Amino acid sequence: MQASLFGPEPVELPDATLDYFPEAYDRAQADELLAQLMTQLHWRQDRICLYGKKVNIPRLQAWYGDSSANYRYSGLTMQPRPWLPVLEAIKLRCERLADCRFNSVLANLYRDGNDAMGWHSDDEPELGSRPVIASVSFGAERGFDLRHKKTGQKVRLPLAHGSVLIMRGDTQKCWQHGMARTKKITSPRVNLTFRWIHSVE
Ligand SMILES: O=C(O)CCC(=O)C(=O)O
Ligand SMILES: [Mn+2]
Repeated sequence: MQASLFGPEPVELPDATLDYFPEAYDRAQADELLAQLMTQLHWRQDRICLYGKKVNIPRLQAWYGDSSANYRYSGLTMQPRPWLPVLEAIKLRCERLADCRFNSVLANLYRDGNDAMGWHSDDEPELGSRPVIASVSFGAERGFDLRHKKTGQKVRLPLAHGSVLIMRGDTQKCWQHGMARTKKITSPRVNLTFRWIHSVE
């Protein structure tokens, strides 16, 4: 699939390196990819332990990658599913935009505005100290919130249908990110975060 390319638009924030491609995919391509990802990915409801109780996380997730790209998450080792052609095509596009390789992707499905993601950094040891992460968005435009760990500075980036946001450098070390609930959104959003997982003993 040919993707049109405008950008990147650098997002100027202290202690962060962010490149935003608002139209990495045009409208028709993004519509088609959203439909394929919603139907083809093996979406699962993961649960976490909160105050001793098992609760559903507020979104569906799926994990794909090279067989070597094991990921430890809340004490569980997640074995990735093998790549699907639709994911490999998007991975290639992100590798060109970011000028680096990825060996795995975490997919998130926010069914509507009730689904969300809490504040966190992508700073697991498997990702290394200054990870490059390519975050692709399809579907409903949602606000991607960033909060500086020391100064508390907050920024909201609306992530458009068909956009790619590349985070690198000290972004994970110095900032947290998350996605708040909103009553305004009633349609789904799919987000793919491509990463390079190092093996950690
Ligand atoms: O949905 C998003 O834009 C963010 C996803 C995210 O932060 C993650 O998967 O680690
Ligand atoms: Mn994240």
